[in-house]
Amino acid sequence: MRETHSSHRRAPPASAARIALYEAGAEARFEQVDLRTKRTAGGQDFRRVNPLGLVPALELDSGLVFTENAAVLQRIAHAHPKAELLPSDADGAARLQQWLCFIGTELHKGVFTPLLDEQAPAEAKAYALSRAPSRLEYLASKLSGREHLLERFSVADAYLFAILNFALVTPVDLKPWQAITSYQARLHERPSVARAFQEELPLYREEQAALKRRAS
Ligand SMILES: N[C@@H](CCC(=O)N[C@@H](CS)C(=O)NCC(=O)O)C(=O)O
Repeated sequence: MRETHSSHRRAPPASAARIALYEAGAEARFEQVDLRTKRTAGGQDFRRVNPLGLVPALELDSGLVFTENAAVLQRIAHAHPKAELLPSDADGAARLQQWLCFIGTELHKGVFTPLLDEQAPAEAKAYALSRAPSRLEYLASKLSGREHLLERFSVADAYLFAILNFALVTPVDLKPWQAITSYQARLHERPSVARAFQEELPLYREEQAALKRRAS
């Protein structure tokens, strides 16, 4: 498996796919992508992998490529059934899909992407930020009294943890929702999450330093 991710992430570390791969104990090779130039660390044009130039992308040993967090995460989970990263029953599978869609559309794209995008106009950022409280209120009500989104840790938790991290570098304030902040703290204790965070932190710091150098 080859997983591509951003070296110009404009957001703090611990990508969802990396967490899922570590959780599964999968053998994987990671390849950085500069999202500004759309070049991989190996010098390839990343648009050949994903014409939209978005990470993550997952390439299997068979050569099949998957993009979109929801698909990448579920493909990783299916490749490693022993890790039980997704439910096998119909209700559980639909519930997982519900969460992956909520995280991908309502949080990732609906709230955080415009706030992280240097090109987004101020009005778009303000609109995105105005959507945060209702989405977080809903999430907090669902997390209240539970350890994970589903009965046990799943790839939806990997995705949610990664996306909630974006609050660290955007004006989204999670503090009013204690069910969310305690969930974050709990997940941070998981070895897969802690490892992903630790390994991506130097990459993030490097990127921030490069951005500062370029700006000065
Ligand atoms: N719908 C995609 C969105 C992925 C996405 O937005 N990735 C960001 C990094 S978090 C990206 O590649 N941004 C680069 C760009 O917007 O050019 C998914 O769910 O995987």
